[in-house]
Amino acid sequence: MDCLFCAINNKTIPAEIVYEDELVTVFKDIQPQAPLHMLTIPKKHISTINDIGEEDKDLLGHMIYTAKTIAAQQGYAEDGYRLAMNCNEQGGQTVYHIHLHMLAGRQMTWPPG
Ligand code: IU
Repeated sequence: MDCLFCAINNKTIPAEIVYEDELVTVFKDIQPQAPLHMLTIPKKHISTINDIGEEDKDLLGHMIYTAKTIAAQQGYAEDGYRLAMNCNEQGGQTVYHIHLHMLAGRQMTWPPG
């Protein structure tokens, strides 16, 4: 399968990885939309949120837990940050391997564009 984020997981293409364990990789987004913009991705290939199965519920919890831990480590817990996932075209998804955006370091607005 030709998946960019699987290639980042496998380290066949480079990324600025800040954390990884047996379930997830966290790396810096190449086009940051905030002073801190990281993506948490599962090691398992899941194309979209629609493809998340019952068996993946713990994995999704681990993704959120990992992102919040890194946000805290980076000093953003108190000021706050945004976690976001986009699904399919109208959701703004461009890479079809699920990823949790973590944006921090500026005031977020609502609704997002
Ligand atoms: P989206 O939710 O699918 O739109 O987010 C994809 C993100 O992946 C987006 O923020 C890109 O800047 C980011 N990205 C990346 O970090 N490295 C890459 O090689 C590519 C996209 I292509």
